[in-house]
Amino acid sequence: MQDAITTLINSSDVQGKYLDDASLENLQNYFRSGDLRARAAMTVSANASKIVTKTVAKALLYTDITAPGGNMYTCRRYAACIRDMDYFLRYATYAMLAGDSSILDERVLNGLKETYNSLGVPVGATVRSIQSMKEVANEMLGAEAGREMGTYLDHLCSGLS
Ligand SMILES: CCC1=C(C)/C(=C/C2=NC(=C\c3[nH]c(/C=C4\NC(=O)[C@H](C)[C@H]4CC)c(C)c3CCC(=O)O)/C(CCC(=O)O)=C2C)NC1=O
Repeated sequence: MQDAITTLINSSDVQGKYLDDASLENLQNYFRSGDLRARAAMTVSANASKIVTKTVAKALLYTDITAPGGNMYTCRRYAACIRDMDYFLRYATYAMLAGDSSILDERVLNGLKETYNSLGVPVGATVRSIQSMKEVANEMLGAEAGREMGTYLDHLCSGLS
C-alpha cells in the first residue's frame, strides 16, 4: 500500500533528487486537505451502516436483484452484498485518507471481477450501487469531502468495469 507522501518520495528517490516543485505542490495540496479528509473519515465511520442501508434502498431494493431468482435473494446472498458494500466504503475511506488508490487495487479489486463473474454476481449492478453510494456519501459529507470520497469510489467502478 502506498500513500501520497511515500509515492512522491519514492519517485524522487529513484532519481536521487529532492522533490521537484510539482511534487511539492501535490504534497501541499495533500496536507492542506488533511483536516477535511480526517473529518470525512470520522463522519463515514460513525455512519457507515446508515450509508450502506441508504445505498441499498436507493439502488437495489425492490429490483429484480432482490426478488426470487435475483442475485441478492436469500438472506445469505443479501448479507454478502451488504458486506461487500461495507468493504467498498471502508476501503474507499482508507484510500481517501492515504490520498492514493493503491490499497483498492491490492486489497479489493485484485481478482474481484473474476470472482463476481464465476459466482454470477452482476457486475453492472454492483457498479451502479457504488455510484449510488457516491451520491449518498456526497449528501452526507458535503460537496468538497464528497468529491474526495467520490474519486476512490469511482476508482472501484473503473476497476470493475
Ligand atoms: C475486502 C475485499 C473483499 C471483497 C470485495 C470481497 C467480495 C466478495 N463477494 C462475494 C460474494 C457475493 N457478493 C455479492 C454481492 C452482490 N450481489 C448483488 O446482486 C449486488 C449487486 C451485490 C452487492 C452490491 C453476493 C450476493 C455474493 C454471494 C454470491 C453467492 O455466493 O452466490 C465473494 C465470494 C465469497 C463470499 O461469499 O464471501 C467475495 C470474495 N471479499 C473480500 O474479501
